[in-house]
Amino acid sequence: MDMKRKLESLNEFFRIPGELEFELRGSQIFAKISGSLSSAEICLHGAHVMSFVPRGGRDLLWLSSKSWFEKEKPIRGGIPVCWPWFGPHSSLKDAPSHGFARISEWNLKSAECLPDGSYALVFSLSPNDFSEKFWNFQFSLELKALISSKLRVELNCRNIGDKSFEFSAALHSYFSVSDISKVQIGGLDGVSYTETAGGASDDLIQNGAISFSAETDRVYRDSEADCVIRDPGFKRAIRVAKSGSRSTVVWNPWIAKSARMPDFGDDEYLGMLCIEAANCGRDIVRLEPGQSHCLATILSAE
Ligand code: TA6
Repeated sequence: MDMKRKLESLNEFFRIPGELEFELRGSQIFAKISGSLSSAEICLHGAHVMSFVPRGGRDLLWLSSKSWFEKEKPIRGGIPVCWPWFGPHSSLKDAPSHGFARISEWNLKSAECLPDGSYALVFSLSPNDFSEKFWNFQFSLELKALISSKLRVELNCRNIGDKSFEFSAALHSYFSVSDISKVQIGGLDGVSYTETAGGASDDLIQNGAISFSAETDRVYRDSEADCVIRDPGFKRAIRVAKSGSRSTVVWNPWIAKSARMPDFGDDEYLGMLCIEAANCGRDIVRLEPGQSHCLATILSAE
């Protein structure tokens, strides 16, 4: 089905006038939610949450002005779904970074307005020709976005085959901040981590809050803690809670890496940072046939 027909059928089937509409950006279709509690935008490409704005506030999420919105390319910003591997593939050199889920075309399974004024949208992804180029296990993947005064995003994975499989994953959230040099992240004090930027170093321990003065690319292990971004410039704090996640990834590309990314403005590192609910490194997930796993991140402004 071509994009125009698909757009028409989505609006025909799911549209709630003035509350839930479907629009085109680049060659991609996205759902635009305008509720009394918040507004949001979610692209069917990658089941990619691009924006979440609590009522009376500013967008919690950051989106690059240079992002692609094209087939088989990741959107830069928002909440990329990294699955079934985090980072580079362990052996396939032509496999996409962070897995195939974020560059796949998902289906919208359901979209509803709930009595409390929140919205629940469920997107689904099944094995297809594209995924089977890299991964041959039978899976069912659903992303559920619950949009209220908070944003809850769940990645539900089920093993529907007869072979067990392992995966790593992340809800790779990009947050909008006033000035990277003036924000701090609390919540990970005392947690062990690996720094992979500027020459890897393992088994470090976080001392106090995290601040940024260089490329930062860390995997914090064995932690289910909430993180809080304290942003005096925007006069707000963003709470990043999670469940079903043992790893927390913290990233800012800083100057040199920003300049190397074609879908990232050279000075955009100043206004963003990532805090990712993940299971990666030593925290991979194994599913036996019939088992399922839920990875969730819950975002709110304070
Ligand atoms: O989350 C941190 C990270 O793994 C970094 O190493 C950096 O590569 C980032 O993800 C973005 O990856 P991408 O493939 O989206 O450019």
